[in-house]
Amino acid sequence: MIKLYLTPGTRAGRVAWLLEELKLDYELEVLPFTKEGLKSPEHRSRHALGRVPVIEDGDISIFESGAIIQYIVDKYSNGDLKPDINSSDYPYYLQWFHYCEGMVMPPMNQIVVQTVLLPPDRRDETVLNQAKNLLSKSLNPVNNFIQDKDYLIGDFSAADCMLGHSCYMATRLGAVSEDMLNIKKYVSNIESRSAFQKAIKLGEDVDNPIG
Ligand SMILES: N[C@@H](CCC(=O)N[C@@H](CS)C(=O)NCC(=O)O)C(=O)O
Repeated sequence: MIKLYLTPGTRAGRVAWLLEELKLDYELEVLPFTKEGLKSPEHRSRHALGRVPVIEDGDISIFESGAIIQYIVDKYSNGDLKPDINSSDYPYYLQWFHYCEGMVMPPMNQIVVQTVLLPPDRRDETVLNQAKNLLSKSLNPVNNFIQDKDYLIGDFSAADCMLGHSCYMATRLGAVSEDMLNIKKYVSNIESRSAFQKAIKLGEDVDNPIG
């Protein structure tokens, strides 16, 4: 059975969401977003940087949310949640799947650093504004692409677990501007999914400084 190491309010929610969509049994270990939770020798043995998500599946232990999502889909979805490799959707599935960590998350990370993680006296307004500007630019193509669509590819796919989750996080950070109506609708479609609702609540009872 897959074991997921999850910190609430983080990218680990993507993996929990996918596992819930696929109705797979899994074991959960919740790690708070603290030094003790993420930087313990035990967790660093799973991820040298002390980050989440990490999964274990039998003998394997892997990190990187995109790799984990791809692994679970390839191994356990019976062909669901991704287009066929020969379909015209497949390249776009890959594009949006990877656009998430490649283009959307770097400025979002910076916003979290500048608004939550750094102590107030070390925050930099210029860096924060640059990150907000870049995030908004990065979300624009997503907003355009999902016009008249409920999800990125087809009915729903693992690309939504990646990029859709980022759009949800950007919304929570207040970084989706009022005029990005398609992203707002997309995020409300995501929020209406029971698997998402369940995943996003995991670990909420644990004392966690972010989330
Ligand atoms: N690219 C990695 C990023 C992993 C990552 O940075 N995770 C954050 C939570 S969203 C984390 O564990 N942060 C802990 C820290 O910065 O100490 C992935 O997609 O898994």
